Amino acid sequence: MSAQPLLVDMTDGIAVVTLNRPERLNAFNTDMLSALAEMFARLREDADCLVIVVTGAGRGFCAGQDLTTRDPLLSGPTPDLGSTLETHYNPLILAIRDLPKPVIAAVNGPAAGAGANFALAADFVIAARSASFLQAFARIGLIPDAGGTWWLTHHLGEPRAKALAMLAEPLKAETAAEWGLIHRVVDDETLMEEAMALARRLAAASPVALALTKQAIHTASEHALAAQLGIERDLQRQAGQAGDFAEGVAAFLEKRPARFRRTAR
Ligand code: LHQ
Repeated sequence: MSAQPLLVDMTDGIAVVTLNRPERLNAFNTDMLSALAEMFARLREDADCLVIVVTGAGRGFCAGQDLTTRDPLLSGPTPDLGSTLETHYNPLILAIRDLPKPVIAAVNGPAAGAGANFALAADFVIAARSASFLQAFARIGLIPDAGGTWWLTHHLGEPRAKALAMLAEPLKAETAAEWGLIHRVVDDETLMEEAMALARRLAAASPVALALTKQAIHTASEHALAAQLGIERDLQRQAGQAGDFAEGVAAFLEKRPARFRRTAR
């Protein structure tokens, strides 16, 4: 029997999800993509899960689509890749983006193709200094998918987006952090320690505030200021009525740390 494509460990409200095909740098095959879809759906509903950390087993984070499953001798010279995106990648990216809980990608090594863009879908990307991000697509005659054209253009602007996508050269983690594509770069040996410290901080925060903040920030770039102010009004109304606000203010007035509900519901 083949190994589990995903390993999931849940402790103190933090789910650590490890992509587990290290012999192929954790490239996505159908089993792994299906397991990821099922796992994100499950963790979304799990009130005990407050934060999700995704990382890769072995020396890589994720090398994108497993190209051994795409041999043109087997699948023909003109496959319908749009259908693969529709079935697997697009729902996966939206599941992360719309998840009302913070997702951290702890990028431990090469992140290439859809593997790079899967990482960039996370709310926080922390990378080991030796990690790199490669929009490998042009090398095999494709365009960036799994949100690549969106992340690159929104976070970096067209000039750098085009250079990364069209030249398909690896971007060092350090440069990715300098450019604002990712949150931080850390020494290799401290990657998981730093990712878990961040996860614990987020797990101690108000789950409702984090969920609504994520939602509000996602809509900000799509709206003019007046419309975004309206969204802030609506989401702040929800936040104010959710209970954590009362606890946060009481804690401030009583000069003590806030004790938010440790549940995502
Ligand atoms: C791999 C892979 C891999 C299989 C390394 N597959 N084995 C969506 C819709 C549908 C179809 C098409 O695709 C997509 C989205 C996409 O993701 S397209 C982009 C697919 N990914 C790539 O093109 C990246 C291919 N990989 C690489 O360029 C390199 O492996 C990187 C730069 C990631 C790492 O380079 P190295 O550190 O030098 O490692 P390596 O190349 O020696 O790889 C280690 C092993 O992993 C090796 O196997 P071997 O048996 O020789 O030790 C590779 O063949 C295997 N591997 N990526 N995507």
